[in-house]
Amino acid sequence: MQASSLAAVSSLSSSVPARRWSVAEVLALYELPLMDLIWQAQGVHREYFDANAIQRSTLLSVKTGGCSEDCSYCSQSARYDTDTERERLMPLDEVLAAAQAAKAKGASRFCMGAAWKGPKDNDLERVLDMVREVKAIGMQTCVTLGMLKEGQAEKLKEAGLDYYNHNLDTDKEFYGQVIKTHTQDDRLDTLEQVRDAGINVCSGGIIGMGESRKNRAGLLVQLANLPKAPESVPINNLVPIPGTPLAENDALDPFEFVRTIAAARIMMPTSWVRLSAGRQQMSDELQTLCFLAGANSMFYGDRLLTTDNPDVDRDDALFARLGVKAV
Ligand code: SAM
Ligand code: DTB
Ligand code: SF4
Repeated sequence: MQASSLAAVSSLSSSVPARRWSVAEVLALYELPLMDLIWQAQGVHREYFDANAIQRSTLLSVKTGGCSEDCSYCSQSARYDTDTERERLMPLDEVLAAAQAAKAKGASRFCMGAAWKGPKDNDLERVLDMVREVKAIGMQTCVTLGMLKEGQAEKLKEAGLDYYNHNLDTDKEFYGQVIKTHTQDDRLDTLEQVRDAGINVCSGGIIGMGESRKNRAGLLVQLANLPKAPESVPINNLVPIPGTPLAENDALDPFEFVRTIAAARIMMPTSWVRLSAGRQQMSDELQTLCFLAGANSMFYGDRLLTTDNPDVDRDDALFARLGVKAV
């Protein structure tokens, strides 16, 4: 989609009246026959978006490993013995080179991730330089740095940041079973700061951590019922990481993942719903079902943060086979 159509979507988002969702209503969506649910989601999708256009963001881990937090799914927590080694914050020239390569491959947004509980002020200064420089090559910018302290979101906005990614990850009820070093309210507080600073919000979660369908519905309700729904909603399928508490988790029925995408699309009609982590483990056909259910954004590039993503050649071939265009 060109800039003008993107602008049309964002102006639409302010004209769609906010409605509050209940968990019971969302569970009723989940319980629909799959064909009916996808049909409904596809109808909503076509009302607000070009159904044959998919936005592509490239991720780069600019600070890997050694994180103080205990998120049970994460390869980067210092508390678990995983294959991920702790690294220092990447130099600006390496980040810029990666952004230029991503732009040349056709990504429209560059997302920089750091394994921090939150940024220290001197680290933030270095990230601000990254944001400025990546913005200057004509890419949309996104960072995910953990929880923000007062004033940090405003600095990111001034540097030209377009999106801040900060996932709720799972609903309030299940959160404490997955993460004990911070609360979901801490995450909500950062989302409020990002929103107040005028930065687009990117927030979603992880499916397949042993949560119930009610927890999945609860997460979507929390996201959709925020004072303003996130502009971007990443739905991650758990990538089990050896050494983490969730390493041996049973895989979720893929149709339950598709149902989650469809429900997110229906509940947040003007948001970009991103088919996020877990694509490497999915067939082209399952990914296509996710697009049909309303996913219209993805991570593009051979790596996510510490795990593999499909090769860009495989994604390019899939786009060509589906007649989908990148935006
Ligand atoms: N430290 C920051 C934070 O927690 O927001 C930024 C990086 S963190 C790795 C970003 C997101 O990646 C998490 O919120 C989670 O949704 C996702 N993620 C991390 N590990 C994952 C895994 N093994 N499978 C699926 N998603 C994962
Ligand atoms: C999001 O929701 N998923 C991305 C991005 N935001 C930062 C991260 C996925 C990480 C998958 C596991 C890894 O590669 O470490
Ligand atoms: Fe740290 Fe983020 Fe991983 Fe949690 S998800 S351990 S905060 S890097």
